[in-house]
Amino acid sequence: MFDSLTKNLDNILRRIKGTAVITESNTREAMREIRMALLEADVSYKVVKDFTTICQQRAMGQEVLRSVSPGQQVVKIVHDELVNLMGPVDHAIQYNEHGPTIIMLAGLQGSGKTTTAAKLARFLQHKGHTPMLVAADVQRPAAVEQLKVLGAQLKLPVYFEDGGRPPRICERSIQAAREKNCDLVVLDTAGRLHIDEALMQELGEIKDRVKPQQVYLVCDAMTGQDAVNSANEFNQKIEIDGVILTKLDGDARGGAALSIKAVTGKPIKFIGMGERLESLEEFHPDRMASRILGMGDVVSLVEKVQAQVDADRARELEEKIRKRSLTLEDFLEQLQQVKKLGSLQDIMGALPGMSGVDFSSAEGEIPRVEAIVRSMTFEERRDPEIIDSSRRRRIASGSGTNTQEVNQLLKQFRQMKKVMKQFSEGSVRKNLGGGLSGGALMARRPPKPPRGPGFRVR
Ligand SMILES: Nc1nc2c(ncn2[C@@H]2O[C@H](COP(=O)(O)OP(=O)(O)O)[C@@H](O)[C@H]2O)c(=O)[nH]1
Ligand SMILES: [Mg+2]
Repeated sequence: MFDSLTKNLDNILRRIKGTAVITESNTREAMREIRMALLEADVSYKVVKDFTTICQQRAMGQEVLRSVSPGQQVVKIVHDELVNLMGPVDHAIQYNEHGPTIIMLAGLQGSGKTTTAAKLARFLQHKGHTPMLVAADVQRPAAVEQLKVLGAQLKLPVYFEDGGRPPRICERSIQAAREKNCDLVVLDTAGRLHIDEALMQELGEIKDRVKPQQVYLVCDAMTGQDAVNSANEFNQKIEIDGVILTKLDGDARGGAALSIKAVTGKPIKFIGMGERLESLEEFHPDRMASRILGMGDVVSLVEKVQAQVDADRARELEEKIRKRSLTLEDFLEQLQQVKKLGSLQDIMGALPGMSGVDFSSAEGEIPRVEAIVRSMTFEERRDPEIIDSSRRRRIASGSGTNTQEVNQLLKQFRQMKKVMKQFSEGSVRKNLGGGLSGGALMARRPPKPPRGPGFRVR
């Protein structure tokens, strides 16, 4: 799979990996080579252009990490952007609570619909479902026969009619599925060699009548840009939920896999990796990126170092908290720092003892807290004790909040300070629930007791 692309990228990245200094010109050179490799892989031109532009920007903007070479970081950037290019993917199927869940497959003739219908039924069978296969391709009599054979292999019922119109067949199959206690129906629809009006009309009608929970377009990876273009057209005519990309096992280039999401806006959800019924896999952009780059070791090294840097920063923050006598001004500054550093959950989670505390609800509090503190005078920030009721009213109206919210913040700040004090004295363990974790940022939801090892002051 993707042999030549992998080889080309490997060559380029192997060279840049060892680079000690990343300059505008050497990244540009690497990006030029990556651009060539992707175009050669039949990735669409605009996708390639956007991809290399963003990689270049990120390479130039990246912070220097100790212990990995800048070149290694570039490898990681390319990896991450490949993941972004192909994802995100949500594999979940919205199951129908009121009857069989209907999955509709569409696609051009020969793309692998009938085979994929059986593969998908098998996949879902292994997840505990009882699927029924529906032969809605009456274009070719052999297609019905093919599905019957596959159904028999899987010991699954196959619904078919002799002749008739596919939309009606599909409709009646749902009733048959109910009668057979099947909780899932996979519709194998007719294909054509090319997209034509009649086909789209038929597919649209099926969709209208049976209202499928999922519509997958089956595309042949080996047809490269043609697969991408037809996916785009199908999606415009009958909206699809995602793509199942087949014959990836025989695809040396990778153009379809890399372009489909960017061009159509719809992700690849499954991939076909062979003719056998067990050769269907969920599509995971990160795994695919690693397969393509084949530089898993470098990527995980950079990830480790990045995690270490976050931990270093958290330790700095902790040090500050410990040393300072906290004023609201410091508090604001720390908030801003936290905001800059990334998710509050990540940062606080890296502090010793905080790993079990849920900060996710606190994230939204930051702007409000910020507004309140900003509406205070310097004196008030340094010495919140002077904030009397008239000051409270002024601060509330200045920050677009109410006096209750100002009160709440001040109360939490006091609690936090108390905990800070204990924190630096090393005796926090006993009062965690009402302490830092119950501080200003936790205004809306009481904290869960932490599962971590408790505070340790090192
Ligand atoms: N190598 C490989 N062959 C596949 C895959 N999926 C389908 N095929 C083959 O592609 C051909 C056409 O498949 P079929 O299901 O009949 O396509 P349909 O016309 O869309 O229903 C068959 O020979 C399948 O065995 C796959 O993932 N890998
Ligand atoms: Mg078929």
